[in-house]
Amino acid sequence: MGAAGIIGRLNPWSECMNASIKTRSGGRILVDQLRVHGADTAFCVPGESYLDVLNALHDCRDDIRLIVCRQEGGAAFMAEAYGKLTGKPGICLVTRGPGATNSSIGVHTAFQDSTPMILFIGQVGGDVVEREAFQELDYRRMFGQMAKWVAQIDRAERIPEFISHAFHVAVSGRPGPVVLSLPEDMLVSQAAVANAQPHARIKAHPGAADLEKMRDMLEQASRPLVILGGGDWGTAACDDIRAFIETNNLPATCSFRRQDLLDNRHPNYCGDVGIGINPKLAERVRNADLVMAIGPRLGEMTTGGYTMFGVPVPQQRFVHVHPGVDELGRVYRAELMINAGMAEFAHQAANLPAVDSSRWRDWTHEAHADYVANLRHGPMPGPVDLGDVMAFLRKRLPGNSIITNGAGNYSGWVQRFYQYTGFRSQLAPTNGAMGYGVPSAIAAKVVHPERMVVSFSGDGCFLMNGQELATAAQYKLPVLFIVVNNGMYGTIRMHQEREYPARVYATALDNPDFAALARAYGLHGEIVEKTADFEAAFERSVASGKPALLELRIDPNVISTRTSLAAIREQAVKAGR
Ligand SMILES: Cc1ncc(C[n+]2csc(CCOP(=O)(O)OP(=O)(O)O)c2C)c(N)n1
Ligand SMILES: [Mg+2]
Repeated sequence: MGAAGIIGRLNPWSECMNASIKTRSGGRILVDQLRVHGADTAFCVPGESYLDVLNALHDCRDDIRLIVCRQEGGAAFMAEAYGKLTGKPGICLVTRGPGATNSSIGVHTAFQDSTPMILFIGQVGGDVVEREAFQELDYRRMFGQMAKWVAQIDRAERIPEFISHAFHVAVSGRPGPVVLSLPEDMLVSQAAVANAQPHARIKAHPGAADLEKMRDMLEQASRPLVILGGGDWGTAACDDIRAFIETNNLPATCSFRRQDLLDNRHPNYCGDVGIGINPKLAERVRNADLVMAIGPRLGEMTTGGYTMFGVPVPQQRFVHVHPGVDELGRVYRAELMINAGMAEFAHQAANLPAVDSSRWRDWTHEAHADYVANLRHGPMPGPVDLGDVMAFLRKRLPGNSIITNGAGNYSGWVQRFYQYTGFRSQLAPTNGAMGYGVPSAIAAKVVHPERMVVSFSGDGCFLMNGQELATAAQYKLPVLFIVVNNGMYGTIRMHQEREYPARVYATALDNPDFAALARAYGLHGEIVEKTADFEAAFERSVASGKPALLELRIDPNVISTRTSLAAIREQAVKAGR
């Protein structure tokens, strides 16, 4: 997308041409820059440290929708999800010290998930800085490792420059978060300065020689396999990469929690390479003679804990395409490493002449058949069968629905049994952050009010950001929240049973009545205790027209789609642990 695609409602070009530059407060200059760069939404928890920004947002409330949240962790996750959904930096505003520390989970998520985001933090005034003044922190040190750029704006007349740089950094190369600290005295100071111009998205393009070599490698392959992943994708890029996959009849997988990069119902889709990978797919990845990793970082979750490919030299012939130059050669010395934006790469790949794919016709066909077979679920013991619930949702949800989740074993059923229908039908944290399912769903409904949004959380995950139900109620956002209640931090209990059997500790949870809690927030709320009751409860939730919550009480022994706590304990005891 060029600069022309991101111009907000204000006409920045004419403003920039305007010779008479009005004197404005720092807060107002800042908000005007957000408009110049195309921001239409921001998420916040207010603080006295940035009152002047709120004041300017009040003036600009028709241009920028401000969503006020109940905890900065929720606000930051919403901004991150906005960034994932739109490709534009998600804007989050928080106060100093306590607000900034609360928001850090969203910044870490944006970093690991390669999501464009800008976090603004009110800061103590320059007159008291470095005295450990009230709530003072040095954000450069605090966010140093988890943001692409952290800076403090000390002079109001430099705001346009800093914000312009922040937008460029957030969206260019490998997208990610930027943190800007805003001293209180700077925000109320006056300056006469021109607006910047809208930012441009800067991406590397693949070279002709790279593409030729990639095609040669494909021509020499017998068992190629594509892994799609990473950030930086959009609808057009996904369409182009699908065309490349179809032209060459390639088996295509997606990396951990990126299943929505290709419609899972597509005949070339073969499943996801992540936690709980289909064992048949894991074997296929190992047996491939050419791996084409298009976009993923090749992190721990996508590589089976760095076991699937040789480090640093993979045993398979290997192509790695990534928008961030630092990721190429970081762990894996691929034979061909291409630094390119996803749209730029996918467009070129779509235009490459087809290779003869007859050699891998059966390989592709079998890989897809393995995926389809893995969608079939055995009966799940206990009163509520999550496999049945997912099978119902697969059929019932409109094709453009958005499914969200956080972290926990409950997400295994969602990842394995839901069929994502295309770009951004999924919002899930690749950094495994609990508490993401609720706020990301709220952001999805803000961005796409016309789409159905279903949020999954475990009982543990849910209460990490359950307070944002109030936000869903306040803004009348009819999300369906599903809470899978097994009375424990199940993932950790599973590891405990494996490593320290019969020494279960700190993983049991006594929970509130989640449906009653939801009703207290003004939502429609119901408990589902039998599979057969789910469908009617789902329909009542949708018909309520309100945000709704369904609590699903499952058998705590059923710890994943493939095993039980009892079986794990038995194995551990046999192994002499
Ligand atoms: C913010 C955060 N804190 C802690 C963890 C570690 N952790 C991973 S999964 C999990 C338990 C999740 O429990 P729940 O949501 O109930 O899902 P379940 O595994 O029981 O299905 C914990 C504590 C994490 N990933 N993120
Ligand atoms: Mg649980």
